[in-house]
Amino acid sequence: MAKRKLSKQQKRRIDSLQKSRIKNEQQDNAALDESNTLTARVISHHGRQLFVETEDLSKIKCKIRQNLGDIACGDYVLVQQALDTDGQKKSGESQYVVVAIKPRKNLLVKTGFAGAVKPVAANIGQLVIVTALKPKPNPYLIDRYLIAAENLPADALIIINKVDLLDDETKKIVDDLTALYQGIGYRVISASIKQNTGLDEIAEALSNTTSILVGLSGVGKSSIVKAILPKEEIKIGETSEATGEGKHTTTVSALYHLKDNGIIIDSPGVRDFTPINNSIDEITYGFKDVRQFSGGCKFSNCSHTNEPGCAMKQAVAEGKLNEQRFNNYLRMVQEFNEKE
Ligand SMILES: Nc1nc2c(ncn2[C@@H]2O[C@H](COP(=O)(O)OP(=O)(O)O)[C@@H](O)[C@H]2O)c(=O)[nH]1
Ligand SMILES: [Mg+2]
Ligand SMILES: [Zn+2]
Repeated sequence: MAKRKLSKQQKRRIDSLQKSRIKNEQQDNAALDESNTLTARVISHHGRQLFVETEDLSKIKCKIRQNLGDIACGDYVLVQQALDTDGQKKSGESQYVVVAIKPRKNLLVKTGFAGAVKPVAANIGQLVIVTALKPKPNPYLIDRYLIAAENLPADALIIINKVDLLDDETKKIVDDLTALYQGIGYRVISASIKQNTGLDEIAEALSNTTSILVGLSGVGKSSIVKAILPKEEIKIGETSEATGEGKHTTTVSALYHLKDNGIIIDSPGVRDFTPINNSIDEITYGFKDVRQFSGGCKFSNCSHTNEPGCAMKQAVAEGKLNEQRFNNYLRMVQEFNEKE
């Protein structure tokens, strides 16, 4: 772009804009009581509306200092009490301000409208991949979620729900899925929320960590959350809004406490999260059984399809690598390349 000379008037305007911005920032800083900082965790975030929870579990409504960047549910933040310019603590609503986001362990993002990246949840310990007999389990989708978990990084847990619907055909599906993913080193839990089975095991697997539940609509995520939440948390969870279709949806991100220090982050954004692959490396890393064989091929640019000396194909032939997982890996890479 050609450089354009600014008119005197334009210069003056920019100067005065900059000065007023600096003045605003100084006022912002002066209005914060440095002695009154506390660490808290974001439990809900909707637009400029933010709630945090302190260590003693009291909930505080906060404003967000400008230019902090995106804040996500699950973030640990520094909160300060805002003061009036004359030094008096502000009374009434929103007297607290989030002034900093602490370094994150990880951040789950999704692509929104026009490819914009939106934060979904921060500091996640575990991705809980929920499948069911109805709708039928989709191993390719499970693998997609596993890639996301491996790359975050976070632990992964697979729940197969609705085992009350088991018949001879679906029993084989459940047995095969369980053997496959347990064989790779993931924990798999069969459950029926309808018949109250598997709930203790799920509650135990969700203790002492922050989990998010992902999976297709209808597999039973909400039912699971409801079944394991203590009563008082369910009440909070009922802060919902009726949509046009007569369904109730929670409109704000939310963080819930389970027994034994378990935490679930559950929000519409989390629920409809579908993983995105950013690179071939990320895909390879995301298949933890496949990745052990990467680098072992004769050709460094091996596509693992026709080349001689392919370590992955050899591993499949020797039964060291599951063929279905390997095929899903190749399909994922191919789909990524086609999109590029
Ligand atoms: N048969 C059966 N149905 C279930 C079970 N768990 C949930 N459901 C039903 O599956 C449907 C979808 O459940 P929901 O929790 O809303 O799924 P979500 O979309 O993943 O949150 C509801 O009609 C539930 O009653 C189960 O263990 N067995
Ligand atoms: Mg639901
Ligand atoms: Zn190869």
